[in-house]
Amino acid sequence: MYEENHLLTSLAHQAQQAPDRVFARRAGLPDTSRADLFDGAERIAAALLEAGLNDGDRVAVQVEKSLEAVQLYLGTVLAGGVFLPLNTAYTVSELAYFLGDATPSVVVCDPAKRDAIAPLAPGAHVFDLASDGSGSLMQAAATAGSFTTARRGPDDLAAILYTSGTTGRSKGAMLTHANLLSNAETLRDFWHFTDADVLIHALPIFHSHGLFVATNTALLAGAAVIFMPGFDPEAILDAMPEATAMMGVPTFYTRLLQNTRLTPQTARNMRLFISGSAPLLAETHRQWEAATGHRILERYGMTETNMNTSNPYEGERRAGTVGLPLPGVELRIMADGAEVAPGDIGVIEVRGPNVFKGYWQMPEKTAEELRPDGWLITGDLAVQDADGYVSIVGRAKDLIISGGYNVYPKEVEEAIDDLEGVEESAVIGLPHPDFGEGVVAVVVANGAVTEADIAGALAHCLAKFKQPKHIFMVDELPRNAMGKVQKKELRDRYAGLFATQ
Ligand code: MCA
Ligand code: AMP
Repeated sequence: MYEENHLLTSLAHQAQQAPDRVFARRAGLPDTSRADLFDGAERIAAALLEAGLNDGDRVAVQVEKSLEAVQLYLGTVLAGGVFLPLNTAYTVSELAYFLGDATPSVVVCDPAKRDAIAPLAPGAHVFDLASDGSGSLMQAAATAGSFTTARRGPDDLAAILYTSGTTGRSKGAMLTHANLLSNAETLRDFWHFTDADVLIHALPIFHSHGLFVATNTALLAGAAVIFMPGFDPEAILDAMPEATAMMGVPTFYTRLLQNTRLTPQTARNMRLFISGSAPLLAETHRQWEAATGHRILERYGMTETNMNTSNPYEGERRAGTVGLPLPGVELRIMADGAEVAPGDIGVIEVRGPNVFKGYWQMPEKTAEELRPDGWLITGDLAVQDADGYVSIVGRAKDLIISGGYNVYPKEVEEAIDDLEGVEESAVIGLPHPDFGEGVVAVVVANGAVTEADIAGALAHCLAKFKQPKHIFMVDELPRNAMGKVQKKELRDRYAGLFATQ
């Protein structure tokens, strides 16, 4: 099936072998078989082609999580398009940049946002898709004519996912068919996913974690997913006795640990709990083992690479480490242009079939991070012990990770500094018991500007998860002799802010 299409022929292989086998289970709805999944994807592909999609055209998508949205991903790739998912939290002003930069030929959005979004992509065909599957996309899919699989090879683009930059504008990471397929095959094998698995899928599907790590791996392995609209601890605990695996960000684990229904009995059928996207505290690892009898398997990845390292499936899962380089992924730790000695800190660089093709229309940015010989400079600071286990100890990039979402302080600072009466600002991440890190702004402004003014203004231009949870007004920012703002001093000053929340 779909032999001409490098990624889809593999993702659909299990559907061809066992079309009636369940792919998705959803509360209150009939199960969706693998045949049904790809049937819908084909009809969407036909609708996209009728809307004028050409090979390599971007399909920009900002919709609530639904199975139809998964079919839209598959249908886009089947039709030869490039899937471009966008966080549902993005505001219209954030979307204006993404749509302007990516110049999609098709945009799919929530019906409620259609009037605001359509003018941002002049010339694009706009469909809408609601969380219940209603809207013009599925109407067009229902009546679309015949469909031919697009011919797409390993090196062709399958997706672009935007990641923010430490300076300047967000960058679209270009991922090829081979990038996605090679990583999904590695993860299926390394984590022992088979058609006996039932994966709890509560992650959003606009990022690599929920879209590629969870969905592609399950598709490839022939596994079923319990498909949830979002994270709800009660729903997860209801599903757990029927499930064998779960993937989540650390916030999933800390929140579930607060629920007394989490017991070895609830987790009796589970074989694997995987965590990633942000650091999992060693303490959470220990508490989880005490509560369930399972040792969480922590792994490390990036939008630009999918997954790079993982703790072993069968060997020792070491709390506080992200494990070893995955098969096929080369990893080195560099400082001052050379590899460091074991135990010394440096920046992680990775190379392999998973490493992206570069940033969309940004050759200079690509050249800054992707070396000509294929090594990607990740910006993550780490040490590797004598056994090869990697521990991430910090970031060379100024980045906050809140509940698994990346927040670039520079972007928030620029939005604050643009406000009338603000002189300057520094945005920092502070330890947060629920989100890992919480965003905090420290602002110097004239006396007329209040915290509420700033919060009110940011609500219009920044996604909720980027908005500071606290804003401090100060007379001046601490600086070193070179005049550089000392963020460490600010982090120390406000360190316990979220301790009791
Ligand atoms: C929601 N809020 C947040 C976050 N999520 N604030 C900061 N950080 C967040 N992550 C806001 C809400 O708007 C709300 O604001 C308030 O915080 C509380 O919301 P709550 O209902 O508790 O949030 P939630 O809807 O339960 O969401 C929390 C969540 C979610 C389940 C942790 O953020 C999530 O699904 N995160 C997963 C992110 C992810 O998939 N990352 C993968 C990136 P108010 O109450 O004021 O309205 S891919 C990646 O990183 C690489 C490739 C990798 O390695 O995986
Ligand atoms: P993103 O841009 O959303 O793909 O985020 C990638 C970044 O998330 C990485 O560069 C790391 O800084 C971070 N990250 C992902 N997994 C882990 C992990 N297990 N531990 C620590 N940081 C992680």
